[in-house]
Amino acid sequence: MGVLNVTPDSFSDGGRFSSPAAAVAHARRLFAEGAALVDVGGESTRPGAEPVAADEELRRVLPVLEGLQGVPVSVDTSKAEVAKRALELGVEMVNDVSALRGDPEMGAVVAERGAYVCLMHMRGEPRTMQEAPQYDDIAAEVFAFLEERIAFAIECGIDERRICVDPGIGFGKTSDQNLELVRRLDSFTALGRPVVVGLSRKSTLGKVLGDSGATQGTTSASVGGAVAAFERGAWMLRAHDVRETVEALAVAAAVERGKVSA
Ligand code: HH2
Repeated sequence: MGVLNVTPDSFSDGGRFSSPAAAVAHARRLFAEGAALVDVGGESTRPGAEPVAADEELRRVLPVLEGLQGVPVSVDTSKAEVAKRALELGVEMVNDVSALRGDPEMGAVVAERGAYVCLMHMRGEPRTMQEAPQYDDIAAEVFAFLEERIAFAIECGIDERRICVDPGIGFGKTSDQNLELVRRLDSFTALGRPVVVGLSRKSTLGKVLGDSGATQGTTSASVGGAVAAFERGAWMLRAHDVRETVEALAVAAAVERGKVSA
């Protein structure tokens, strides 16, 4: 899953695209590099980010989604109105970091359109989520949350086969907690749904490399994280650096098969 943020303030690629055409061109580059899906987001969810109104989020994402009709795209939003307009343009998946808690209409919108949905774990909300998060057993607590959210999504009428889950690396977790989640990622496969992981460029990676004040990680650190997550059962990796991630995962998958080609 290639990342395309059309925001002024995302932590690693905010403000990068000056026009919808530049953003569409970047998405096409991500596909050429091997992305199976491109995730278009118009609201930053980095720690401390302020929420964005629906009309501003629509103004950011709609022209980009219009330019990407006919290719596999997800929309990174927690707002039903944004999801609805995106799905009308052919978007295949709603990537909802609030796991259907942000907007009471979201479940119905996804169910009505028969779309895929990614349900992500987050403690608190982006503005406050890094204020001393505490867990007794993080993997068990995130597992229980996702289990409950899957049941809720099914209650909303969403086909279970269209649900994937994400432990939400960096969303209300310390760096050690993020690493513990990836270490125990294989436990999430018991949810019976594909697991998505987004470690790409996150600050935990920079901290592992010795910068205690890091706000970002490097490309090579992100690739290392993606391979570690893949080896523990991740089904989709959310990545900014698609070519490097795809090449590394191709080798990790080949080693697992013991064969050059599938
Ligand atoms: N991380 C970010 C945003 N959306 N969605 C899923 N499913 N999983 C993630 O880990 C995830 C996500 C944050 O990263 P980014 O989009 O690069 O930054 P920002 O939120 O500042 O736009």
